[in-house]
Amino acid sequence: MHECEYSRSMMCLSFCCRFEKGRIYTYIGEVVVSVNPYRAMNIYGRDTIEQYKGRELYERPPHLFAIADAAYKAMKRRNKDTCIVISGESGAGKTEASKYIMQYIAAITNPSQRAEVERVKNMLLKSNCVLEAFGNAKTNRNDNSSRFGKYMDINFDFKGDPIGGHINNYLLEKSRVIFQQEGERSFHSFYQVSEGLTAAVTDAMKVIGFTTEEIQTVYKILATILHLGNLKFGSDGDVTLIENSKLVSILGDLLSTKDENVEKALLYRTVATGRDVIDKQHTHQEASYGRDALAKAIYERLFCWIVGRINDIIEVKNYDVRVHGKNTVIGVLDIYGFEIFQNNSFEQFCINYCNEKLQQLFIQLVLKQEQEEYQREGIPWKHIDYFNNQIIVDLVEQQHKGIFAVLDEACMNVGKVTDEMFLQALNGKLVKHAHYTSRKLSPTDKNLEFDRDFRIRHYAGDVAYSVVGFIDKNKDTLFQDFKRLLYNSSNPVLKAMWPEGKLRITEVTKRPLTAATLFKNSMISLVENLASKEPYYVRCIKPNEVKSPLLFEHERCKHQVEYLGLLENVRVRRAGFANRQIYPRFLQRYKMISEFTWPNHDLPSDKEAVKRLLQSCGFEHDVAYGKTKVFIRTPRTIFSLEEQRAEMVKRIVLFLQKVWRGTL
Ligand code: AD9
Ligand code: MG
Repeated sequence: MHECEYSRSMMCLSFCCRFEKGRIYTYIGEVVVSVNPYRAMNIYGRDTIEQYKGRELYERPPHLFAIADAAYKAMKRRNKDTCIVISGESGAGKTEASKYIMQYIAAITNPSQRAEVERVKNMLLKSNCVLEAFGNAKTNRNDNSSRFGKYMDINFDFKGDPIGGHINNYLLEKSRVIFQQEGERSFHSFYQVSEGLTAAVTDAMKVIGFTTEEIQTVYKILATILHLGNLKFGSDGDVTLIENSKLVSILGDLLSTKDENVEKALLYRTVATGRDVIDKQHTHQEASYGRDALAKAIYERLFCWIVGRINDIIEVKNYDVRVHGKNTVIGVLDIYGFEIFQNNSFEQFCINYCNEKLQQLFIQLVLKQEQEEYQREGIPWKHIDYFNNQIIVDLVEQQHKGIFAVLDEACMNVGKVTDEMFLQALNGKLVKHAHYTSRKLSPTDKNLEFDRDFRIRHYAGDVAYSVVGFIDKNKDTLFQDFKRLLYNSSNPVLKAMWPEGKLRITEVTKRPLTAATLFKNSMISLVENLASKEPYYVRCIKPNEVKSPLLFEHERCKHQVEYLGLLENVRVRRAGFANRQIYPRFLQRYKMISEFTWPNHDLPSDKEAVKRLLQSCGFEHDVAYGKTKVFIRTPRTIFSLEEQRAEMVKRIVLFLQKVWRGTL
C-alpha cells in the first residue's frame, strides 16, 4: 500500500475507534474534525459549556465548544475579527455544528444579563429556525439539507457581548419549488403551510419582529406558489388558454390584484417595438415557462426578503465607535456541502464550485501560507505536498475560458441557443483540460452515460452534470409583466418586494447579470471576506450513507479524509508550529516573566531578548527563531507562558496596591 494510503487508513481507524466510543470530535492542530454521530449526544448541555468556557484549546477533550471559545477569545483578547468555516459534504453535520457554536457563544456572553444583549441573542438564535423552514428541504442525502448558503456575522461590543448580526445568503436552489428528484421534497415551509401553519415558525417570526401583516403575506405567497403548481394551460387553435380558470381569481385574491391582470400576465407579454408597445400572446410552452419562472422567482424573492427583514431587525444599532471602541466580528459559515446526485444540474455545479472555492481557501490559509511562512522566515522546513485545486477553480471561473464564461457567452447570443450548443462550445474550449471531459471527448468512457453530460474531476470526486436547463437557469428570465403585476399589488408588503416593477416597458433595457456571474461574484467576495479574518475550521465527516449511528464505513471516510486534505493538514501541523508572534509583540506580552527583560532589556535586539527570556524559562527545545518571528511548537508552552504572566500580573497589582496604601 502506498504510504499515504496507509496513513489515511490509520487516520480513519482512529476516527472509527473514537466514533464507536462516542468521541465524535478530534483535533488536527486547531482544526476540529467532527464525525456525524446520527444520534442525540449528551455533550452540549450547560455543564459541558461551563467546562469549556475560557479554557485553552487543549485543556479539555476535543469539542466544537473549544473552537468556538478559541475564536471568541482571539476576538476579545486581540481585538481581531475571526471566522469559523464549517465544511464537509451534504449531511456531514455542518448546520448542526453551526447551531451548537451559536448556542455556545450565546451561553458564555452577557454575564450581566443586559436586556438589549439578551434580546439580540434571542433573535440570532431564532433566525435559524425561520431560515431553515424556508431554505432547507429533504434531499436523498439529508432530511434537513440546506438549500442555500449562509454566512452570519455576529457583532460584539468592547465587552465581548453580542450587539447584533448580519446574514448573507447565497444562491437558493429555487428550482426545487417546481421540481424535486424522486424521494426528495420541496422546502419545509410548504408542508408547514399545508399542515395548517405550525406554531414553531410563526412564533419565531413574531419574536424576531415580523408584523402580523407580513406573516400573512408570507403565507399568501406560499399558497400562491402551491396554486401556480396546479395551473394548467390549454390551446384553442392558436390561442393559449388557462384550463382551470377558477384558480385565476384565487391568485388574484392572494396577490391583492385584479383577476384580469393576473390572467393577462400569465398569457401575454408586453413588448416594445420601436415606439409601439404591443401585447404578444404566449405560446403554450412560453406560458408554462412563465408560470414556473414566476413560482421560482416569488419564492426566491420571498426568501431574500425574509433574510433582509431579519437583517433590519438584528443589525447593530446605536453603537458609537468613539464611545464604545471598535466592534468586532465572529463570522460563521454554513454552506451547502459538496454533492453528487443521480442527476446533477446547474445548482449542483454551483454548489460544488463553491466547495472548490472553500477548499482553495483552506489550502491557502492552512497548507500553503503556513509552509511559505517557514521558508520566508528561514526556518528549516521539508515541503509537504498536497493537491492544489486551483486548477479546478480556474476551470470554472476563469475569464473567457472558464465554464461560467462559456455559459455566459452562449446566453448572450441572440437567437435560440440550446444547451447542446453550450456543450459543444465547452468541448471546443476545454478539449485538453485534465479535469474536464464529455462523451464526445471520451467516447469509450463507460462512466459517461449520456451525450448531454459533461464531467468534472472535482477535488472531492468526479461529477457528471447534465447540461439540460443550464442556459435557462443561467439567464433566469422572468417576464417583466410579472414584476409589474406584483409591484401593482395593493398589498404593501408584496409591492415592496418588487421595486423594479415600477419601470415602464420602454425603460427596461439593461441586460441583468446572469445567475452564474452573480454567484461567482458573491463567492469571490465571500472568500475575500473570510480571508480577511482569522479563520477557525470545522471539517465534518459523514460516516455512512444510511444515517446510522452504528455504521462507520471505512472507505467513505477515507475518501473524505483524502479530499479534505486532512493527512496533509496533520503533516504540516506535526512538523510545524502551533503559534508564532513577531518579536516586539511577544516581548510586550511576556517580558515581565524574566529578569532579563523586565522592565526593559539591554540586549542588542528584541530577537536576542526573546531568546534569553525563553532560555531562562526552559522552553528552548520547543521554539525556533525566524527572521522576524518566534515560532512555538506546542500549545502547552504558550499556556505555561500565559500562566506565568498571569501570576506576575497578580503580583505586580498586589505590589502596586501596597505602594498605593503606603503599607509596603
Ligand atoms: V447539507 O450540506 O446542508 O445537506 P449538513 O448541514 O452538513 O448537510 P446537517 O447538519 O443538516 O448536515 O446534519 C444532518 C443530520 O445529521 C442532522 O439532521 C442530524 O440528524 C444529524 N446530526 C448532525 N450532527 C449531529 C450532532 N452533532 N449530533 C446529533 C447530528 N446528530
Ligand atoms: Mg446544512
